[in-house]
Amino acid sequence: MRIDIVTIFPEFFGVLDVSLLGKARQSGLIETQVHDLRDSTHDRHRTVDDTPYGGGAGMVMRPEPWGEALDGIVTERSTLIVPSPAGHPFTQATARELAARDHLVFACGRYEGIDQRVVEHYSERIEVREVSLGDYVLNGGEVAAMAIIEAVGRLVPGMVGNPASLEEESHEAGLLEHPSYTKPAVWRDHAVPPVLLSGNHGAIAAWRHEQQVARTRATRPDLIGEQ
Ligand code: 6GU
Repeated sequence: MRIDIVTIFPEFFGVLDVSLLGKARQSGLIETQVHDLRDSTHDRHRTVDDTPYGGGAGMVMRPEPWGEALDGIVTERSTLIVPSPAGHPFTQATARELAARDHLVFACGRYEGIDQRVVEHYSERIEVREVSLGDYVLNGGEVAAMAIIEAVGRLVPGMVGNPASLEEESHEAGLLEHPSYTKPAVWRDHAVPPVLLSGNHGAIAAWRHEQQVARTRATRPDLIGEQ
């Protein structure tokens, strides 16, 4: 998979070099390139924003630098991802869909967002996804793009050491994951649930499923239609 990121803060993406994703990049499984939007400006001040038509607070990113930058990156096989608090909710299902694409391009907006004609224009040429991480506001799309890249990157075939661990985790079954324990069997007077030491695999599976349902009901009743 190839990932291109356009931003006015390229230095945000230095963390791509570490951890799981760094390994995927070294192995060539995922190739990333970060582009400075200001390289697609032509005025002395490298201006990327302007005041909003219709008035209002804040600044809006002008469409021309975005058009120039994206035209040099996208092909008909690209998916353009625009992180925005006004986007569709990003879920594990979205991550799975995006993990099957061969080219993701992230347009990281700052200020009050990007002139909407950028999304309109590229929607006529390629797949465009405006996505939101949740109901809160970040200053720009950079941190959101990093989260999306991590969620998608670990689902790219060949990425995780133990593929079974992907199926067992939170959200893959529509339920949160069960709690996990390791050695020692007793720590500060807290014992590991005895069933996990029983060797009875059927009982362990049943207990874990009960824990998943109880946990989901307690912290995310919306996931099982209980609100
Ligand atoms: Cl994707 N972008 C921004 N700027 N803020 C957000 C968000 C995305 N998701 C939640 N808040």
